[in-house]
Amino acid sequence: MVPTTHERYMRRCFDLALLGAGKVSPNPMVGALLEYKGRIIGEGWHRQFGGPHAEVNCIDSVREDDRAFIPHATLYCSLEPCFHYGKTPPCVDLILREKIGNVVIANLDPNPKVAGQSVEKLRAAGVEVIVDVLKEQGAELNRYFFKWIRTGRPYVILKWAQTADGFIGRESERTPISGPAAMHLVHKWRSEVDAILVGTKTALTDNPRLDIRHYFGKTPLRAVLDIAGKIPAGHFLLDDSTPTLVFGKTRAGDFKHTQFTGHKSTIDPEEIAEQIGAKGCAILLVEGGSVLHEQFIGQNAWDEIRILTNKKRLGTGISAPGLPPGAALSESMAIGDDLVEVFRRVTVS
Ligand code: AOF
Ligand code: ZN
Repeated sequence: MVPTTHERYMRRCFDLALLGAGKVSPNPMVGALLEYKGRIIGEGWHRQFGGPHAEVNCIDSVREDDRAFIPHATLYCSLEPCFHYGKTPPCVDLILREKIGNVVIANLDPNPKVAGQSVEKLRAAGVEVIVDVLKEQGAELNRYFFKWIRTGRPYVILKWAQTADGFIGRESERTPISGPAAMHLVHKWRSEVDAILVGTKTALTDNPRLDIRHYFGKTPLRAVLDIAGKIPAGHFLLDDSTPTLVFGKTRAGDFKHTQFTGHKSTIDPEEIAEQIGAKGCAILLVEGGSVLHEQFIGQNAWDEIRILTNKKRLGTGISAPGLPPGAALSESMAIGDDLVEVFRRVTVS
């Protein structure tokens, strides 16, 4: 179907919003543009968590010669402008101050501090507002934020690397599986999430750092299960080098960035997700091992699964988890000797 004019400009807003990927979470990715007589006179996006919102950057981008057109232009926003004082002042007031007469929005902001109030305020002031333009695509773009703000739980991505014959490693031994290019991709994924979780056995056998040394950007919160306090003090996850959340008893020592939840008995995926969500994390990457993955799968506490399958074979070892029903392939690409597959949860409504 041929997109309408509103849809074409909204797609551009989505492209702009995506420029903030990996930099704004747990905030949503938002893009905005000002169109006057078929010409885009301003564009902006939310570039950095805590920084100016898309609408502010969009209005700031308008050239001096075009400023007089702002009140006659149409403002396209991928998300309803904010209503509240957060880290920045309300965008809705900026729109009213600039006397913009027409606003087109993809999604209402599910944040209870906004939730339709800005649309109401704009309409009450006489602004023409159209909502729900490409709303499915907008909700897809911000699926992380939407899940977190609605449920308090992060969007959960399970990731594992396996051999062609379906093993994730040898018993009790760190087993490199993915090739170097795929490792870069994994570190890019890490830079795009807010938290990474591993189970005790993975922490013990792999001694992971859970950092992004093969990429750049922000280091996510590290989270690890250690109910029985088995992880040796010298392991990277207990080096206090970066914010770390340990699901387990408090350890003696001078920790500044490491927090212990105090758990003395088992903890299930829902509770883990809740605690990580409460730390302001909207996207959680679960890197294994297979017991932890199977728990998340068993409780249906996952949203996406990313599998890297290398050409090598092990013959024996720890079996990869099975793909749960409802996992639909959404992306697939070959990187060196690895096949990367992304599965999404299909929600049957
Ligand atoms: C907008 N435009 O570009 C974004 C919005 O703490 P703050 O001030 O950054 O506010 C964060 C909240 O504002 C966030 O939870 C979401 O409801 C909304 N995000 N709103 O008008 C934007 N990023
Ligand atoms: Zn705003």
